Amino acid sequence: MSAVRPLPVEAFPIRHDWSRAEVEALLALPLPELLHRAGSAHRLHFEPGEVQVSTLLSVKTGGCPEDCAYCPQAARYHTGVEATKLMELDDVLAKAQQAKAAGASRFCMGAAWRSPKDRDIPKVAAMIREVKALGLETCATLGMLSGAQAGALKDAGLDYYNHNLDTDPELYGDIIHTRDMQDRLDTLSHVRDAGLKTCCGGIVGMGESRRQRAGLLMTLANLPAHPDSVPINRLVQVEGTPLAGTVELDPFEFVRTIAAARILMPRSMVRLSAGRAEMNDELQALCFCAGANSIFYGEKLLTTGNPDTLRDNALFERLGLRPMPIEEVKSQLDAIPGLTIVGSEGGCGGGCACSSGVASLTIVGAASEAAASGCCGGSTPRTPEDGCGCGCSGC
Ligand code: SAM
Ligand code: DTB
Ligand code: SF4
Repeated sequence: MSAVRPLPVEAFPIRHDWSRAEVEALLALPLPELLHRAGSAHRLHFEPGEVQVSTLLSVKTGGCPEDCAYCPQAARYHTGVEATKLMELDDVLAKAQQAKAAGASRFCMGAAWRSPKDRDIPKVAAMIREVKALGLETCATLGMLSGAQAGALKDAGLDYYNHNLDTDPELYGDIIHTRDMQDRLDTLSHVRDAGLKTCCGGIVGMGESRRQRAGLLMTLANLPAHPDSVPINRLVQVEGTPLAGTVELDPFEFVRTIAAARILMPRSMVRLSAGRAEMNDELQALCFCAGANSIFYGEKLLTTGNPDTLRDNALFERLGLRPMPIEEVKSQLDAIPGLTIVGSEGGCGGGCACSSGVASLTIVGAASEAAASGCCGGSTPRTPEDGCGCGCSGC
């Protein structure tokens, strides 16, 4: 009998040549073994107690000309979602401020477009600039982008672009008819070429087989670069969409999908994404044990429900999890010679009066006194590039 030890880094090479059979074999492992491997991969690159927290806002809802069979925002399905115009900048900023005060580190703006019109780009760019100036990471999901559009969003300060593959290339034609997989791959390559970080994942629970879930994961892992964030959505079934009434996916199959994503893309944030409102705490806990380290936070996704922040805060408390500090803060500290981040704690903890729950960092090395707390204690003016990101009024 072998001793149970974390697996070494050599066990999780960064590969882009996975076969479907290899991924299927991973998905078929005994669950404890799969979780052990995923847990080892998780610990190589991340603090297992930290979860990155993003908040979503639908800045342009409904009326979409596409026919994605899962989506409540497609104009052709009768789902009760009302089409709206693009939101005003001030309204978006008010929502971003609320998200920041609640503890989010990333703000993702979604639009129900096939692709943005060139005339929409300056308006979205203004949203990105102003949200970024609040000290939040920015993400947008606006449909297909040209190279020039991706460049303009990057210039406005966009950090991430979300564009999902959604499903196995083999199943794709059954789910979406108004654009093909190559269109998605082209947008992702424009996004990468513009120097944006990619957020790319898919949906499970759409009636696919395990082999097809393996196909989705294989295609994600074999992209030219692993996506920086990988949202794994469980289908939110909405009355009026063609996929309403689909037989529900076995929750353990969902956990297996998360674990395989963690093993295949060990350095990516794996997001336990849509569908959490329908999951109990135990299932979510298993997903975190399987290597999920990111969530959408806030009571709404785009048009459907998400657990409210009270429930999520209680879940974090029960599981001993804490929000991941804004990556930029971490990487800036990482860049200071002689400093090492050895741990972080929930709660700001630096002496200010915030209650945002943004983690503080424990740092050792030269100059550590100045940087030993993630909070500036309200003593220095806050700019997007410095300060603790805790959201308190003093910092
Ligand atoms: N219109 C843009 C597009 O399709 O790229 C951006 C918004 S779209 C709603 C973003 C993603 O949300 C989709 O690619 C899909 O993965 C996810 N999504 C949409 N409806 C969903 C549902 N009912 N359940 C789970 N995920 C869903
Ligand atoms: C992603 O992968 N999931 C999010 C985000 N990217 C944009 C969207 C989920 C949408 C769920 C259905 C809705 O709320 O309309
Ligand atoms: Fe439109 Fe995006 Fe929904 Fe597809 S997923 S119908 S493109 S909003």
